[in-house]
Amino acid sequence: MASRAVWRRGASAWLRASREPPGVPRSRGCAGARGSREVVPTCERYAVRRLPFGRLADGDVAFFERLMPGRVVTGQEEVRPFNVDWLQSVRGCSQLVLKPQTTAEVSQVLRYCHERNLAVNPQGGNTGLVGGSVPVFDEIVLSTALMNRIISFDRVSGILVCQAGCVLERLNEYLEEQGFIMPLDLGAKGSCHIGGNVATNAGGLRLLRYGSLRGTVLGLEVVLADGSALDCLTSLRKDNTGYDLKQLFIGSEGTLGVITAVSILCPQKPKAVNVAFLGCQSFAKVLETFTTCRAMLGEILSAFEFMDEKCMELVERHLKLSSPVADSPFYVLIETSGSNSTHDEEKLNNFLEKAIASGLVSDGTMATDYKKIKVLWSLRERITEALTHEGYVYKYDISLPVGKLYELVTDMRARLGHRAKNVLGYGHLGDGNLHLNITAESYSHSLLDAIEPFVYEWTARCSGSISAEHGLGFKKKQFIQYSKPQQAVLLMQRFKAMLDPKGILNPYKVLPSAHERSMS
Ligand code: FAD
Ligand code: 2HG
Ligand code: ZN
Repeated sequence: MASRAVWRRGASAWLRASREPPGVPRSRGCAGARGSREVVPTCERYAVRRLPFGRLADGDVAFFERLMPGRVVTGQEEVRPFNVDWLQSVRGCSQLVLKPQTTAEVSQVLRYCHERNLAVNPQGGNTGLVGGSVPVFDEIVLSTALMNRIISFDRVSGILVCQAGCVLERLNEYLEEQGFIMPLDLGAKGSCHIGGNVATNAGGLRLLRYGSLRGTVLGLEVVLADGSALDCLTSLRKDNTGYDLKQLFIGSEGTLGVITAVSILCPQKPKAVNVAFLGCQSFAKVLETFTTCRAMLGEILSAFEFMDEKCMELVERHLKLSSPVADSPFYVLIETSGSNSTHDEEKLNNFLEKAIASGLVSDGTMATDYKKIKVLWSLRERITEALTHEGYVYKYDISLPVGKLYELVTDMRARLGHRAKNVLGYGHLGDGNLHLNITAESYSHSLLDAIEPFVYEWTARCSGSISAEHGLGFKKKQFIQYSKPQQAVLLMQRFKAMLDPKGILNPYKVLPSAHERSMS
């Protein structure tokens, strides 16, 4: 049944919708989101010294050509997209991209690079948001683009085994045909690879329901820096034999090994999905809506996302989407997923009636059919894309006690005043994860200095995390101490030295180095 209703403030009963949400095409080709502005090389903008790695020679390229004929990219124009990140905020100067198809090829590449002391940057869909996915200098890009084979799927257990370069959305489509879904979903699904998702421990829009990849990933195959392959690709729900080594590689952002295959537990595709999109007049009401929603929807709640009015304004202006709910300082997207549509709709309706009657929600709309659900989701999922139209984006991905989530946005807005074009907040409220974004016409070092380390100090004071889901990559590695004690960082450095003694895997990322950010 495709029901849809809009509530107006003060209305005691459902009013039928007068405005249909537009039929917006879903943005999945991430590269299409941006123009083609010139990107300042990372080593010019930040004071980074090249570490003493080997330099690529003709003989090296010849070796790789023999190893994987036709899958070695050297042309400047062809290499360019692999050097620049999705945000167009960092740029390396690699001259070589390798596209292996098998784990054996990845092993041979790394064994060779290890011997020759050549640095390597593993890359999936290049949708990372912290500058981790592209080289800083001339690191060789090891792309998983051609490692896109599904190895097996067990319909009884729901366990999928696939190569690391499978695109998340393709995997989800494959699973949907068999009545399952991937346990994670994110706005970059059309481009990001499952290996990249695991390497960043991506969170996304379904974490509230299905948990983190640290729980759903059951096994990994990884090639270490010296080329040796570690086969921990088990498909077991339970395995307590010794240390859980795969956890070391989940979230390691390409610094400890190259993930070549993933075994992952996938949930059943829910039979009934509903989405409500609501307006709230204050953040306090957003919080109370969340509490009420959790209490009343219980096990069928699958997402609780929020965004402020600035997000909505930019999505409407730049992407020509139109919101079915207007004039609210905050918006909330609630998704339910369950197995009985009558039961789920009744529960959601009861919740919405209560939320309206008690004044928590001032306006809202609900969708139960697939197309309208997609349209409502795009208002939330495409904020990141809309922001890129505003100029340079300073991105912060913060975990905080949920009650404090929006205070940081308000404080930052007051601190920056007119120096910033926009200071806005949205995110996975149900996970206590704020996406604080600040935009300006162009990059400015003085604006960056006004934001950092203020934003990290603020977060640390609340015992939050400076990276809830995007990782540290290149941009945040110098700030790890705001979220981890020194002993933990030292232990991480020892793991790194043990697994990659020459430091050839994704250098200049994740762990702090002696150098500091400089002026540009
Ligand atoms: P890349 O960007 O290519 O790489 C990311 C990091 O992983 C790099 O450090 C790279 O070296 C390493 N890496 C990649 N592949 C491998 C491998 N096989 N082995 C070892 N290391 C590897 N993130 C979230 O967590 N939640 C979201 O909701 C979310 N939404 C997004 C929406 C948009 C529009 C965009 C552009 C990004 C979003 N992201 C989100 C960030 C990003 O998409 C994720 O971090 C994603 O998991 C990265 O996957 P990727 O294949 O693009 O990896
Ligand atoms: C999201 O939740 C992503 O949409 C991206 O994690 C967040 O762009 C951002 O700040
Ligand atoms: Zn997110």
